[in-house]
Amino acid sequence: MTGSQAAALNEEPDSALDFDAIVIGAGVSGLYQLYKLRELGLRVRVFETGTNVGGTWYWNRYPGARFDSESWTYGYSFSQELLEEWDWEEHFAGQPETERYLNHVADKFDLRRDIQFKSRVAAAHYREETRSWNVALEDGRTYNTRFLVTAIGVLSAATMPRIPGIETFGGQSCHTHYWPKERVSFAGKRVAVIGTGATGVQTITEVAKTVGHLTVFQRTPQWCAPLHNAKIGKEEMNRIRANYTEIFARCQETYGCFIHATDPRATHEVSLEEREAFWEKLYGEPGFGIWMGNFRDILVDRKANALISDFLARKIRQRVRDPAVAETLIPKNHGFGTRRVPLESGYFEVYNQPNVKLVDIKETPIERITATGVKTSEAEYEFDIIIYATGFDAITGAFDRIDIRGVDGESLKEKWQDGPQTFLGILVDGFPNMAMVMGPHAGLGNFPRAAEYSADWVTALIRFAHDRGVTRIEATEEGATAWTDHVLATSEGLLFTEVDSWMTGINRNVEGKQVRRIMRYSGGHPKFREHCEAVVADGYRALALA
Ligand code: NA7
Repeated sequence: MTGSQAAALNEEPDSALDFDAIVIGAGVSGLYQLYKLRELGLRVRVFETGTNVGGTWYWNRYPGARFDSESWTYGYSFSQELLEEWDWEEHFAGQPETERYLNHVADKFDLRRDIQFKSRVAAAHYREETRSWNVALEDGRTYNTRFLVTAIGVLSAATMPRIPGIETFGGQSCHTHYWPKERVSFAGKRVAVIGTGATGVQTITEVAKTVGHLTVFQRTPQWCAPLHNAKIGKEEMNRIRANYTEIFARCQETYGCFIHATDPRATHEVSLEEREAFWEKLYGEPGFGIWMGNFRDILVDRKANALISDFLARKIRQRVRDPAVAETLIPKNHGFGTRRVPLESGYFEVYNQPNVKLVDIKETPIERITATGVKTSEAEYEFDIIIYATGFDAITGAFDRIDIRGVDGESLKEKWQDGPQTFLGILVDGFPNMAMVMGPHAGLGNFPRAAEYSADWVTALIRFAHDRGVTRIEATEEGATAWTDHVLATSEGLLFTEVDSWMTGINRNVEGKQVRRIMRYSGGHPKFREHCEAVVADGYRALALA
């Protein structure tokens, strides 16, 4: 292509394209991104695999699925009218309520007219000649667009365990992420749950309420803490509503955009009595306070971490009657808070029920799934239902499932095989005109708070480009290297980096995900915003714009 041909293309490029922007995903971030891009007057299309909006809250309808974020910190903050009219029913809403909320948002802002459901994106290839992306759906339909925005979530690529014989099971079985819309009855049934992460803990607690007999297959126990959920009455909701400005302002100030802020004291600075009283208080309070509002050193100092872990271990021993079962439920290979802390509502007491059995599969590994149940090295169990609460190929998994190719056909999956490389977790060098809302190495945390910020940043960038006739936006290699180095540096000394979990990119069910990597930015959201805002203040000079 000659220079003048390129110039001609750049002068009148948009009309030849199907869309100005394609957004992948109609979850919390995709819905908001659509709303914002439409405000710019752009032609936007959202592609969504599901049959309705909601993302995480559309898919994860397993028994007990619920927020661990306070509901009133989780809703969108962008519309005063929405804040005025929506009443949260519970401090930590269950999946049905959240799904209703996101449907309400979609209806209120008439978002569905730009969302194409049952449309899984299989591939997205950048074309330099037209500075556009060709997006192909699984069913073969293709579209082109100037900008591609991924809003595909952090935990959306569910993974089944690699256990032989899964397909031979004759009863009902399901991964929690793909739970059916129809009600499943557990009454009188023999049920197995494999997996004890945040999802497994919620599922087990709910299933145990009605099950005939429940067997839990646990590979790694978790440091769970009480959720302390409660209903919200009308008056309390009005008080919350009157405080929204302060609530959102506080979320802006904290490390993870939650209302819980780290206590400035170090563990050894207080007396034993004071420490115990503080931890009792946190254990008795709702939400993530015990994880995010704890002493400042518990996630970096081994001694401090051992003390809080010991406090939690004592709680488990108090709550579980059989001492041997209690010991099996106490994590031994990682300290409190170094993996995502599941919040629970009576989880440990489940193991006091006579119809619940805990199987430690580190001791007696699962050998195979059979036609009638599960065979471990020690015994054969028969089940009517097997529930796989086995988690996700987290953070980069949803990207890996799409064949994303940038300049000269470079594959994103291959570029990231040794870990993500991004600029602010939003842009990738070599992948012009692609932006990620809540991509790897972006500021994470209380999801909508962080997602709103990222989508706003992306919107401002696209507006900037649009206003100036810029048709090509790319992170520079130096910028991406500097950000990646910064992300790695901020995680140094944090105890979680020494532990296998989805937060360190480990998924033993996925090829190539056996080595720990830095997948998240650990500098905290306020710092993340400082970095993002510096780029804007500098007129986006950190980017290559053309
Ligand atoms: P997690 O936290 O990744 O938990 C998955 C669980 O499944 C965990 O206990 C795993 O054990 C277990 N697992 C995975 N594969 C197997 C096999 N093959 N055999 C036995 N057990 C297995 O996912 P969740 O869905 O619970 O939570 C993900 C996030 O979603 C959560 O943190 C919230 O932020 C929302 P392991 O620990 O690997 O030994």
